[in-house]
Amino acid sequence: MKDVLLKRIEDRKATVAIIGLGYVGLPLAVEFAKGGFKVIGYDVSERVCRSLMEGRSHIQDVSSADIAKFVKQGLFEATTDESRLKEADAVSIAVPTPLVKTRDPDMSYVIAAADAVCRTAHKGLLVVLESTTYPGTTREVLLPALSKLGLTVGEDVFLAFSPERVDPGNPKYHTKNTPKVVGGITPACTELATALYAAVIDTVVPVTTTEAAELVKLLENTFRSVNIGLVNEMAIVCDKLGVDVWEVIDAAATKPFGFMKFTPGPGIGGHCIPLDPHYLAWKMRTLNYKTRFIDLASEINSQMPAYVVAKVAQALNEERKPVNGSRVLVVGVAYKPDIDDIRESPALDVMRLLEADGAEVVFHDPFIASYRDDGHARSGVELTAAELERADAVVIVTNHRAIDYQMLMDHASLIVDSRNAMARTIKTRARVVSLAKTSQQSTWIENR
Ligand code: SAJ
Repeated sequence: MKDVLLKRIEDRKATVAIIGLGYVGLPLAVEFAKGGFKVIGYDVSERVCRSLMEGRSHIQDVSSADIAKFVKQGLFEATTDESRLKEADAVSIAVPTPLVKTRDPDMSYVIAAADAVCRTAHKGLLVVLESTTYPGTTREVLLPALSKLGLTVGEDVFLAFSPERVDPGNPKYHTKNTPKVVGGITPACTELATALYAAVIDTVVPVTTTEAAELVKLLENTFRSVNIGLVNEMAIVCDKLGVDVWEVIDAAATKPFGFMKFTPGPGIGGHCIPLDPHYLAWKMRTLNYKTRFIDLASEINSQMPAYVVAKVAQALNEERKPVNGSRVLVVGVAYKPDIDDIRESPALDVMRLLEADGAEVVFHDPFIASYRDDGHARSGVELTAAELERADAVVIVTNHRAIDYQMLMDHASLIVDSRNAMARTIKTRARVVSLAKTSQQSTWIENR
C-alpha cells in the first residue's frame, strides 16, 4: 500500500482532499493544485463552496485569480458532498479547534471530520490532522476510529499529524515557504506524510510521533503567550517605577543574542495564542499536572484590557471627568495591526468594560467598518478632526500603520496609548498617557 501511494504522490496522480476551507485549508488546497495535484476541498458551508466554485476567494492570502484558474483547469473543486472524499488518496483535516466557555477543548469539529473520513475511508488512504489540538488527539481519537473499520494503521491506511503554521497577512511567510513538521503513528505513516507535503512545501521536518508533532505547535504558541505575558508584567513594573517600558524593551533588543523582542499591549487576541496553550493545560490537568507558566501568562494577558481601562479612568479623573458619561473613541479594534480580523480581540474587552462603567464608546478601525457583538451589529466612525475633538478620551488599542497618529495628536485632548503608537508624533495638543507612567520619571529622578 505504502509504495503504491508513494508512487501516486511522486507522479502527481494522487487526489488530495482538504477538509475545512478556511485560513489554513484553502491556502493548502491551492498549494497542492499549484503542485499539479487534483484537489477536492470539502466544507460544510454551502456559501463557501459556491463562492469558491464561482472563482472567488474568501481568504485574505488566497487570490480569487488562483481559485478561478484551478477551478477552470479542474484541479480544484469545492464541495459539500462528503461522498467525494472517497476519491481521495490523501486527506488533510484543517477544521477549527476552539475552546468552550470553560476554556476546555471543543473537539466537535475534529470528531465530525474524523467521522466523515471514516465513512469514506478505503485501503491506501493517508489521513493527516492539521488542527491545533492537545497531544494525544491523533492517537486517541483518529487511530481507534480507523482501526474500528478493520483497517490496520501503518499498513492498510496511514495516519499523521502536521501542525498548521499559517500566519494570516504575513507578507514574507506563506504555506509553501514555511517549514512543515510531520509526525506519523508509524514510520511508514511519517514517510508518506513527508512525501505528500514535500511535493508542494519547500521544507518538511519529520518527527518520530504524532504527539511530538502536536506538541511542536503548542510549544511555539505557548512560547509567545508566556513572553507576551512577561512584557505585559514588565509594563506594569515600569508603570510603578515611572520608567518608559518601550525604552527598556528597545534597549534590551539591542542584545544580539539570547533575547527576543516582544511588546506589551492591551492583551492578546486571535484564534491561536489565546487558545492553543489551553489545549496543553487541559491535557496536563487530566494527568494531574498544573502547567503554571500557561496559567500565569493567561492570567496576566487576560487582565490587560482591565489595566488599560483603569488607565483611561485615571486619565479622565485627572481631567476631573468621570468615565460615566464620557465619550471614548477606541482607535484600532482588530486583534493585531494591519489585518481585518477581530476574533478574541482585546479591543472587544476594552469597549465592554468602558461601557459597563457608563462611557459612550465609539471606535474607528481602517480594516473593520463594522462587526457583530452579542448578536447586534456595531459600526465604526470615520477618523475626523471633529470626531477626535468630540472625544473626552481617545484609546489606541491596535496600532495599524494606516492611521495618522499626528492627526490624533493635533485634534484629540487626551490619548491613552497602549501600543506606543504616538512615539514618533510631534507634541502639539493632546496629553498622551502611555501604559507606563513616564510622567513620573522626573519624580523618580528628583527623589533619588
Ligand atoms: N501580541 C502582543 N505583543 C507581542 C506579540 C503579539 O501583545 O509582542 C499580541 C497581538 O497584538 C495579538 C496576539 O498577541 O493580539 C497574538 O499575536 P501574534 O503575533 O502571535 O499573531 P497571531 O495570533 O496571528 O499568531 C500567529 C501564530 N501562527 C500560528 O499559530 C500558525 C504564531 O505562531 C505566529 O508566530 C504569529 O502568527 C506571528 O508570528 O505573527
